[in-house]
Amino acid sequence: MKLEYSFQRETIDLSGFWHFRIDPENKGESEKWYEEPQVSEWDELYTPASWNEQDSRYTWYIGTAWYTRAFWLPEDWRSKLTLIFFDGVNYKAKVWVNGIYLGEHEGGFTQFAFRAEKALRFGESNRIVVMVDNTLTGKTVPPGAGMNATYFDFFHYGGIHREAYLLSVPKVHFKDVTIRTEIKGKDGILDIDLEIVNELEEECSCNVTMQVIDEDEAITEERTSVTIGPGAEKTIAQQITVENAEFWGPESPRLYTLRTKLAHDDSKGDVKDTRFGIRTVKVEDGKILLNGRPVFLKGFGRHEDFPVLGKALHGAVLRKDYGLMMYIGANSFRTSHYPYSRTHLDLADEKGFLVILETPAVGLRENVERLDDPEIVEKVCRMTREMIQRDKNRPSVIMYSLFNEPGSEREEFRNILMAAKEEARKADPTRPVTFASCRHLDDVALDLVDALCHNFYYGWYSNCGDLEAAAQTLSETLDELHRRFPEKPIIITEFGAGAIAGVHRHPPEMWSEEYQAELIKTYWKVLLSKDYVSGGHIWNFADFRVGQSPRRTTINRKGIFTRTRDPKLAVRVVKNLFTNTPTYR
Ligand code: ADA
Repeated sequence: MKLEYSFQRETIDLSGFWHFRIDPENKGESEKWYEEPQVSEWDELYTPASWNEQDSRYTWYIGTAWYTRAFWLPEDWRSKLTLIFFDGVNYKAKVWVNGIYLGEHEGGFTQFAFRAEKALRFGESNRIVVMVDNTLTGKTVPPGAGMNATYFDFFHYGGIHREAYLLSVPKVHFKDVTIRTEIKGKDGILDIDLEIVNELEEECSCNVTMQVIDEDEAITEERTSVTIGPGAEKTIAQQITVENAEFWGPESPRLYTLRTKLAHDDSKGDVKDTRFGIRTVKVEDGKILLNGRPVFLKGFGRHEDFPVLGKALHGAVLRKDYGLMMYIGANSFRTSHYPYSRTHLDLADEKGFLVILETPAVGLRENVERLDDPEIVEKVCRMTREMIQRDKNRPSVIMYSLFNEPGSEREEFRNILMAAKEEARKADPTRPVTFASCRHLDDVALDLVDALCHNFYYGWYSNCGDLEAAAQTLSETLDELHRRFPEKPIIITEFGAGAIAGVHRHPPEMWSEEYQAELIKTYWKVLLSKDYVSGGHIWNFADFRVGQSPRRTTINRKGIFTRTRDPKLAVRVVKNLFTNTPTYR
């Protein structure tokens, strides 16, 4: 399978150096910095990347900051529609082009776009200005009170973290494509929804072609036609059978492409490629079934975090990370604690990783007054919807995690969980939902999810230094959870120990590489001894930056790789454990 896939619509990538200026007094908007910024007085920073590690003056900066750059727009874009996309800006963004306000977005890890024709100058230079605000409050998602007072355990970077680009689409175009797959004997059944928009001033009769492309060749073709009124939208539902299909799975991550084409009298029409894999995921009788077979998830909780880049994992780092995960025999990870970038998940589709896709709803616990505060509920639901909208066609995504370690011992948590779950089901009824619990036997919401995910730190935050006691507590807790919910598979979504690379102790002691390796070995033995456990994710793949606190030594050391991806002693141990644990069991 070839790695690349085509992107037929014209784009202009805005990656590169942007002018940058912090605005600690919050005066940029009233002084209209978006109109004609005096960029010679501004700094320059690279995007996509965080502002924090590009210059030490910005390391601890929290608040408002401004970015701007110029870009040239071709004359022939005038006859089409232009959208400006942002794949991730942390945390709030307001966007102007040529001094004209386009809109705003809240949430650092989901994609957003604005229509821009009203502000653009075609065949000329244009200026984009983005105001970014990463202020944390009790009602941001995730919440917090400052750089060293986050209610979550990772560094609160700011900036334009992911790609920004302009996209040109015809006036009649595919707004969205959804592909759901089923398996019938040797065949793949595709249920396809095509949303088409007509922005012409007259009715449009279009011919629509759908091709399934395999290795550059069309293996099926369906045609239909549709008439859409001016300014209206229509959805076409179509079923396509792929005979003798190869199914997607970790051992053979087979990908196909759906090429949709739209033709009508007035323009060249639209073409859109959507990649997919044919596979099913279900939770049944206490197992996670992939294509009908029970799977066991071996892998990690991870972070998008790297020196200098901050929250932007560039392609070379991603290539390195996937190489290491594959070397070690992992088949799965959770996007802890926010949806990862498009490129990040493209590689999961290509390399056959089973992904638990998590929303940014982390830290909603003791410091938050009411978990079901309508403002928080609205944000969590919107981010859930935005996340699923972007990633719903990915074969790698097998489950949605709606929260990490929420205050799920509080009755009111049920309200926000039910709202988020309803949102997820509406956006995608096919995938199981879960959340990562740290309340275990005190959790009041486990009945509401399809699979139980639990983060355990026996042997670290409790049973300190005592792996025998840790194993026993773990085993008893798991058995009790299973007794209460025998029909739900259990995944251990976090377990681990901090290890400072280079610290060695015999007998093993907390913070030493030996202790980390021993703890992982101890947990793995317990997990494998329980039939009802469907996976284990080590916390964490690599060390990652956090705020300053007496509990952390500048970074969180629970990685089995260092922050720059050098192996600790546990790597050999984990490689052995993972490669000897089959994916199907
Ligand atoms: C929590 C949390 C993680 C992580 C871990 C730790 O369980 O889910 O974000 O940082 O604690 O290392 O303490």
